[in-house]
Amino acid sequence: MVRRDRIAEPWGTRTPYGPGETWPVRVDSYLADGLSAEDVDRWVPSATILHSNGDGLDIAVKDGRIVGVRGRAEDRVNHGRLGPKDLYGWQANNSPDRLTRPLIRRGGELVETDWDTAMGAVAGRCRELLDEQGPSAVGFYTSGQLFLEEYYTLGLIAHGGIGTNHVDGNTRLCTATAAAALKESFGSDGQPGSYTDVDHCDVIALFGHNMAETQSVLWTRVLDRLAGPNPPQVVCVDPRETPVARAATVHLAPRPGTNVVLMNALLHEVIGNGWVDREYVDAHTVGFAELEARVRDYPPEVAEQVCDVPAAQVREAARVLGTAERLLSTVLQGFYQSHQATAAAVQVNNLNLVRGMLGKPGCGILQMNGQPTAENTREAGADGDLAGFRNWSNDQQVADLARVWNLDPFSIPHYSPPTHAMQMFRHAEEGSLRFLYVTATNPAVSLPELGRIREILAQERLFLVVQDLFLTETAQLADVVLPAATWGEKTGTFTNVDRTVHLSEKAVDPPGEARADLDILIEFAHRLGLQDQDGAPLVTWSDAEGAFEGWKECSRGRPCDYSGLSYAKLRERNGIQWPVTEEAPEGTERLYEGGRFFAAPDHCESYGRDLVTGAPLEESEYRALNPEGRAVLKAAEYVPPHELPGQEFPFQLVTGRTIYQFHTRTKTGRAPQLQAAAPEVWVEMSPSDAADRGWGEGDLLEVCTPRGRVEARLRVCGIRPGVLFLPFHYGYWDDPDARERGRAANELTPTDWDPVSKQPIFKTAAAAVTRLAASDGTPSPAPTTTASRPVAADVPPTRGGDAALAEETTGGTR
Ligand SMILES: Nc1nc2c(c(=O)[nH]1)N[C@H]1C(S)=C(S)[C@@H](COP(=O)(O)OP(=O)(O)OC[C@H]3O[C@@H](n4cnc5c(=O)[nH]c(N)nc54)[C@H](O)[C@@H]3O)O[C@H]1N2
Ligand SMILES: Nc1nc2c(c(=O)[nH]1)N[C@H]1C(S)=C(S)[C@@H](COP(=O)(O)OP(=O)(O)OC[C@H]3O[C@@H](n4cnc5c(=O)[nH]c(N)nc54)[C@H](O)[C@@H]3O)O[C@H]1N2
Ligand SMILES: [Mo]
Repeated sequence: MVRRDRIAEPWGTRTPYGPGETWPVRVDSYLADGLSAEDVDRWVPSATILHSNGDGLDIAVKDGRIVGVRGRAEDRVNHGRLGPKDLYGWQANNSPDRLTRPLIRRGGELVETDWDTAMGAVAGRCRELLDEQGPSAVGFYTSGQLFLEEYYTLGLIAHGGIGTNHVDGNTRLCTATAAAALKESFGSDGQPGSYTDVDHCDVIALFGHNMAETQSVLWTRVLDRLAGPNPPQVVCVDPRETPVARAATVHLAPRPGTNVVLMNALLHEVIGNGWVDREYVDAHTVGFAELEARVRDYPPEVAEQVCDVPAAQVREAARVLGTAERLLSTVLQGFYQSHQATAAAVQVNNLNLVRGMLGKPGCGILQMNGQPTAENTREAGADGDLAGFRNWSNDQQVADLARVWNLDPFSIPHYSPPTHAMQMFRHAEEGSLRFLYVTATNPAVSLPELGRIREILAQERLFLVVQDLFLTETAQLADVVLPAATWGEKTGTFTNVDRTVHLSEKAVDPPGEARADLDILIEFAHRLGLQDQDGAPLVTWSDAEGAFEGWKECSRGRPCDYSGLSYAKLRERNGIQWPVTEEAPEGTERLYEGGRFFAAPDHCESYGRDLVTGAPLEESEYRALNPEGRAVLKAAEYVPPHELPGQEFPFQLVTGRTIYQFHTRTKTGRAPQLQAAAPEVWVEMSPSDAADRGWGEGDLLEVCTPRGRVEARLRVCGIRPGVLFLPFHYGYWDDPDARERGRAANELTPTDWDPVSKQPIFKTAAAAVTRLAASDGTPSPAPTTTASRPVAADVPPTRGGDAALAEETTGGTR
């Protein structure tokens, strides 16, 4: 056992391994207050909650409180490892400023009240509006951070009980494009790959994905392969010099917003050089001829011109991808949060498809999720899609859902595509949506163009319910605030990127009167008197396991089939990949083995969309295109970003993350080691841009777009010239005065989205920057261990010190 400062060393000690070998075990653990394992009363099984990786861990409980965490050696995902947010982030649960009682607005102020009054007000207003205006007055905006059971219940209430089409998650901001790209290529959502593909691949390509900082344990797996014999080659596509870029064989740093051109150029080379698996393409796909014709217009020289990446580098990357024997591709926000998000993400699917690299060890696609339970939001239908990846435009599938719910099919809205979140906020702005129930998300910091969002949420005519752990920026604008229990305080299941389902058990009681989201939602349904077509209560369960049993029936026969899974099974072996059925009782490692897809017209989740306009295809069009349910190779042409830099706003603004903070920091900002490592917003700029202006490390800058301004200290680092980066973690809950000067990146971002996935564009805006004051010698508050590593030599390195010492035990077995 060794102790490591895991703030200073986020990925911990290397345990090298070779291709096809099993990733060695390394158990990471952190206990508060110098406690040791012997002091712990109980270890309660769960998995990590502050990202999508789904690392198995046990929660340490002493005297009824959470006191630490320990990775589980036997878990298929992490083999014992944990990342910095996992090791320290749980401390937020114990924060003294947790909400412990419901709040209600009286005379303009939020005041404490009891549950009966609060729920009476919520259900009462909802019922009033249903009677007055009907279901179109009512909307639900949820999360990727609740449990499967909660989403399924919410979807049932909203779609089945209330009959509104206005249901979405913050997954719209997050992985709507992953879902859309999988639907376009494979007819249905559902992640093809497995994390064990890292063990087998000889090339791993990361497209707009800073895995080192955002799925840090998965990156540890990659680092251990890189440190072992016959390491894989790494291709990185990112305009910043991330830790991924530093580890890459080839790093392509395109102009933001030009991914489609780059992908088309890579495909141009792969197809042009004959690096195509013709047998696979002929047997299992449609659309190759069109793709081949389209990418003919995109030789590397076009990429050089549009993306500003040297043609020779594009050719080099294409050779690595084209000659790979086992190619693993991953995609995330650098592709998803841009104006041609789905079009670009689909080209990654095309790359693996034309190379025949799918459904076998080392050959996978990970259209990544971001949040711990984003997968569940999508499969349970809380993202607006119908539960069980059912196709809203297929009447048989809607009728099948109505059968499961014992409802008339006409009571489930399916007359048009589900209302996406950006449109819901537009409806609220225009006044047709008048009741908005927000669970586990903080839109007053995370949505684009915050000035506008605050105005919408603050309207008198909008009844806003916010269910959260803390009095967030959003909760402060609510009419009723409901205090929720969170991870560790309630039981439920959640599913990670590679379809691994974990059961997370209740370890401790929530503080005060806080209640599990599931219990609150069930009470809401009962108070509204929601019924099935025989007049029985619509929601038939009263606890998480009951909800899970309900979901199992709903998922039966669908791609995300949980019918062979149970809490009992997960208590025996936590971490099982869906589908789990009678035929596959131990789960399914990879989808699409042997080129079998969920794409048959009667079975698929979507008939696809036009990649440029986003218009849904008709059933007849899809039947003509893909009668046998093969994978679809969908070509795309490049369209320039809508907001291009010009004289007044000469920079391109990119926003994103750092390893130490999670989103709007409601949890990581309350964990001392994490908050200290990245305490305040900063802005990244390239050395040449800084030198041109005579600016340096730590100078105070003002970043402006047509929508707002943000003050931040300058970090000079390895970002592309012409591009600025702002982390989006910093809102106002811990510094209300910062509103005046601007601190949240989303003051600056535009109200605009990808036409297919409707995911907002957080990664391209035109911005201006001026200097307000030179540095007094204090460096920028940005971490030094990450993408924001400074070029200046004299910036003190990011350290956690004694307070961040965590244990590592290697040499164990699974
Ligand atoms: N530490 C930490 N981990 C997290 C989270 C967190 O908040 N903190 N959040 C979780 C969630 S919900 C998500 S969705 C994921 C997100 O995980 P990532 O997508 O890895 O994170 P981001 O920083 O949003 O964006 C990734 C990269 O996109 C690059 N990029 C920007 N514009 C472009 C472009 O035009 N083209 C290309 N190719 N790249 C571009 C940025 O430089 C950035 O390095 O992380 C998850 N994990
Ligand atoms: N500029 C910019 N903006 C972005 C992004 C970006 O890259 N750039 N990324 C986008 C992405 S990918 C994402 S995922 C979003 C994230 O945006 P948000 O979802 O708004 O961010 P969080 O801070 O995670 O908010 C989750 C809230 O849920 C609460 N919570 C946690 N657990 C529970 C629970 O069990 N029950 C209840 N009721 N509440 C709980 C937390 O306290 C917190 O307030 O931000 C998006 N916005
Ligand atoms: Mo996300």
